[in-house]
Amino acid sequence: MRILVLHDPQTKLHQSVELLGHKLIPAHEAPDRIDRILDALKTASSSNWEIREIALSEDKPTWPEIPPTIHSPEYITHLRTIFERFVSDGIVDVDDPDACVLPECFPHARLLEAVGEGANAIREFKLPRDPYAHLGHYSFDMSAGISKATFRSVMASVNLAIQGADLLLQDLATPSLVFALCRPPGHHACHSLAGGYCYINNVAVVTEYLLSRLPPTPEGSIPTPRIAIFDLDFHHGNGTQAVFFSRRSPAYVSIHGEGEYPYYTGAEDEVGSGEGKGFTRNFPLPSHRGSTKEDYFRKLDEAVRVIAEEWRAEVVVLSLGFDTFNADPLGGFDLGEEDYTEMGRRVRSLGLPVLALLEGGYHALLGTLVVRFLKGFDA
Ligand code: OKP
Ligand code: ZN
Repeated sequence: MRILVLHDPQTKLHQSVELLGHKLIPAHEAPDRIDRILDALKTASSSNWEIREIALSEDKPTWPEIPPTIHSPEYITHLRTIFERFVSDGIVDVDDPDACVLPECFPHARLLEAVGEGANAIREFKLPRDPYAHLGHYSFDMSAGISKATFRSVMASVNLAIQGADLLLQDLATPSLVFALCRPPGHHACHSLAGGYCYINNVAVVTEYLLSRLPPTPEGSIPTPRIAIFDLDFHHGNGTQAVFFSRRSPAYVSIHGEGEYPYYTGAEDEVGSGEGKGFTRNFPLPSHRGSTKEDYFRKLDEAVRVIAEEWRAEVVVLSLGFDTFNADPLGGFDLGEEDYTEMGRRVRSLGLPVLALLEGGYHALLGTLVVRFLKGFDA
């Protein structure tokens, strides 16, 4: 069993803030998450994995290409330039190490009723030059602040995913797990919207990349190659679901906290549209003590069955979040440390090549949870 863990120190440059009631606090999604994982991997006794450092080059033309099916070019330009706009407009001080810009006003669907055309109005809408208008237009919440280093970390994060895909593709026949320690995470990011600590949807970008490079499968009624995105983060991956909602490959399946952030997506009746109908599946589960670990593992087995038997997937891209841990500050099911070994074992039982990308996980024991998962995968 080959397990490769990839990281890039540049993913640690980005730092943000978030609102907690009336207080602005350092975001739970913090740079030390990566160190916690690396430290735990290095000190773990049975190390059947290889850790590899990958560095995003200084040379911007070689940075990963973001397919326009996943994110609009205007949105990428926004992410790259908006912080500088706040500096040049004199709103933030470039020398302030904590400078991080947040949106304040959003083109909400019901706000646009005021212009008479409802949500359609936004398509014809000309953005005012005010940088706050841009931030609101390209965000769906206030949990994706942008600092000077954000774009660099975002590119390093998606680059890790792409490099991971290349490594997986080198030897598809050997069952293997490549785990990219992406940061910032990606599964909440939509076509032209940041939110929930996410800017670029790493899983979505890398899935398009894999689809463009995998050989076509000779048989099967479902268009091939068949990729399943398996979202195990505690939060629903609204962005990933949205960009692939009308497609059969990739299919998308998620187990997540019912009624939890991002609140408005992830219901069981969201199953895809058009030819993608049946290729999105959602398993919401009550959080914390509202469900047992048996309930969780029943959902996990059902999701594994859908991937293997209904979709007959050939490759799995895993949105791997560890905020399902019972003590996580932002989420939690009835899962203890030892349950991650079992989780790893069940994902492994698919017998497919797996490209895992880090999403959430905010507890100090994050590193331990990762080690447990990898040990289960290796068992
Ligand atoms: C990202 B991922 C506290 C609320 C934080 C954002 C949660 C994002 C979760 N002020 N809201 O799926 O782990
Ligand atoms: Zn999460």
